[in-house]
Amino acid sequence: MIKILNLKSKKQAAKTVAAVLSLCSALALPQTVNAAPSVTELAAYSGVETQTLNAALAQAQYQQTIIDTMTRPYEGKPWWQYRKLFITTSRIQAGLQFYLAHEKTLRRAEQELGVPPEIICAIIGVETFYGRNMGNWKVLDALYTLGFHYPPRETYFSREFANFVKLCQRENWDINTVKGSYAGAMGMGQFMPSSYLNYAIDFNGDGKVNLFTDIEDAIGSVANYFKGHGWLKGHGIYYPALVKGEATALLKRQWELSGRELYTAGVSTKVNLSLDDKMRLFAYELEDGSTGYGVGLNNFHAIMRYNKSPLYARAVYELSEFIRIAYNHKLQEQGQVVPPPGRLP
Ligand SMILES: [Ca+2]
Repeated sequence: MIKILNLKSKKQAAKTVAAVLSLCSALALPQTVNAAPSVTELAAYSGVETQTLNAALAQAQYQQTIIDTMTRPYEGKPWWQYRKLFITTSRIQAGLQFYLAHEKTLRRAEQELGVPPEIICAIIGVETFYGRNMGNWKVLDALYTLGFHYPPRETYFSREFANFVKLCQRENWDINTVKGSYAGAMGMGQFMPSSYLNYAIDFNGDGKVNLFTDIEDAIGSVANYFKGHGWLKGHGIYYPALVKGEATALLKRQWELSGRELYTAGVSTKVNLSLDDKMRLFAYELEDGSTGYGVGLNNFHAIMRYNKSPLYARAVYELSEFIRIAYNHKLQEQGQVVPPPGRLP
């Protein structure tokens, strides 16, 4: 879920680490500054006993590669390069196959939770290539390393460490065998432990919540995450836009803009914008050096709750569109009726 980190904050994080490390060596201090909450604080936060947390800490191992991955200087890719990573023929085709194979569950998720099938497919497609790459790091090690040896985000990751221990208790998992991304995200939709605790659901009613091998649970849980983060059933997501004149001031306004203000400022879209709803203008770098614009609506904001990068949200949206078109095409080939889209165009 946070696999593709916000590029700016990642860069800032790397800078912070470099600054902290150089300060440490200047003062001849050990090179690990531990800003994590204490075990007592983590116990109070999570409700897990200190004894249990300490036992988990004793089993965890520091992994330098994870720190290297988090702190590697990384220049943000422009949209047109980022897009090529995710909008590929193989990912669209595999998305169509995933859709067809799990159509019934996807339709049930749409009916019960309001999120269209192609969005659920696209999230699982971008996160793990439909469950093929769920990560090979021990989640215990990943969250320990980042929670206790990565100053910029120790509070967040040490809490996720405690959440992970809590989750293992709840699900009766062996803490040493759970695998995930280098940031500790798990399963087909790459849920962090807090999201697993709060939004993962048992969608096939077998009494377990298994996002690793139970595709129905993974589908229901992604939809439930969106429902819990403000997805509006039947609403639009993202519209390409034209901007007459200067966009800088509009781009700074983030989610404060209304359709009325965008129209007044010379922004136009093919689909009519709601005049009063809050929305945001985005700029994307194109291959020819020009800038493309688009308006993200409430549901685009919901995708950014999954991962705060606007690049990520647009990749998910575009992949979902390709999957939806491929699916409709398949139905037409078979002479079946194409269902109306679960949202505005
Ligand atoms: Ca289940």
